[in-house]
Amino acid sequence: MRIGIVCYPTYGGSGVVATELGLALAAKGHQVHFITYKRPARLTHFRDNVFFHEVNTEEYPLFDYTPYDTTLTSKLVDVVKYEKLDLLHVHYAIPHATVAYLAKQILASEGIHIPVITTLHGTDITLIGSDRSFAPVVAFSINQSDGVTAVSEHLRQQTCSQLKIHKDIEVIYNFIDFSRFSRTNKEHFRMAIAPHGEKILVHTSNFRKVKRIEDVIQTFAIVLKEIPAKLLLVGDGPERPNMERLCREMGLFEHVRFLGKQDAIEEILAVADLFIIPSAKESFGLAALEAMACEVPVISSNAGGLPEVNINGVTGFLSEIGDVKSLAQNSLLLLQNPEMLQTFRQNALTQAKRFDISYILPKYEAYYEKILSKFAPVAKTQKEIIPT
Ligand code: GMT
Repeated sequence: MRIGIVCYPTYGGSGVVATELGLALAAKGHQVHFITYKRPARLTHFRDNVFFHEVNTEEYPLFDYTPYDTTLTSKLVDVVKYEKLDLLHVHYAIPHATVAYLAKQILASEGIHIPVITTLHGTDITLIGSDRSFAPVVAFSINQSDGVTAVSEHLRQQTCSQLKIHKDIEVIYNFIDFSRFSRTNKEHFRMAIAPHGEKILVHTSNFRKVKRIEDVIQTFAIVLKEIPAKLLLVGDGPERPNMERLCREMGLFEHVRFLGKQDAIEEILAVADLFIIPSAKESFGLAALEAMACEVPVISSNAGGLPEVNINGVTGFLSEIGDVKSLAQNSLLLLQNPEMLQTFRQNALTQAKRFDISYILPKYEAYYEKILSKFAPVAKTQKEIIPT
């Protein structure tokens, strides 16, 4: 199958999922074309069957905002036409579902029919998508997609309750690639971070307000009063300067390391005792799944789809959003009970295996087939129109 994947190329979860999915599809023999404004962060090496089409936006004095949607649409039209794509899979509704709809209309006017699948990732619905300034366009574009998937049951429900959606939404969970995410021995790294046997807590995110990193820091401060510990904060984003200031004000700076954006996140997770993710909203929590695959129990809020990933009292603990006391108590419960921590480590791994890519990938392939089968008669049309 020839598949076009549109996503954000940044370190955000939706771009990571889209890229890993594309690479896995390519490894199975599909031809995958990534179409975005920059090389996706996880597209690091040459791979057979993988193509990258960069969308260039022209600056022009009239534009305060360069119209990326327009240039992306034109690029989609070209790539679908000349690479003879069978389907477009767009990740994150804004603006990708809308752009795909427009490209599809333009192509249809030339007699080329291509199905569009939109995968909803979270904030495209729960944060900005349901804002009045976006909602009508987002709802329309989702309804116009030929197939729609959501990364958790919670997100599926939220989408139907927050927007006027009359499409069936299929839940296909995010996945983990165990060939990359599994616990490895990084004792030298642990010694460098925690030379006196301190416990290591890790948080990774894109440092936006919705991640509530101040709760991570407040939780850590309570833990630190009871046991020697270190906190590793991985990632970068708008909240980082505020969080650095908070650490300085709380006198925590020598116990907290801001590591910035990291590619080899599995090496950091390899030395972690706990992963902490207290988000206000979280449709799935891919970062938590990555931690669990590396045998790290998860201390999280009960927001969104997190309870579908982190099982309370089994793989970690869930607290109400903003309940720092509870987050700290749960952290200490595990960190002060080595046997319990070990059991939770094993449980986290067992739960992560439910999301193994080898199990989730066929679900996407089956869904593609289902949507494509509705297009079978028109799909021939393109091959007739465009000579090989
Ligand atoms: O919030 C992020 O970390 C980025 C955001 C994105 O779309 O890039 O992540 C969303 O998609 C991820 C992949 O499906 C999910 O694991 C995250 O839970 C989701 N984030 C939120 O819902 C806040």
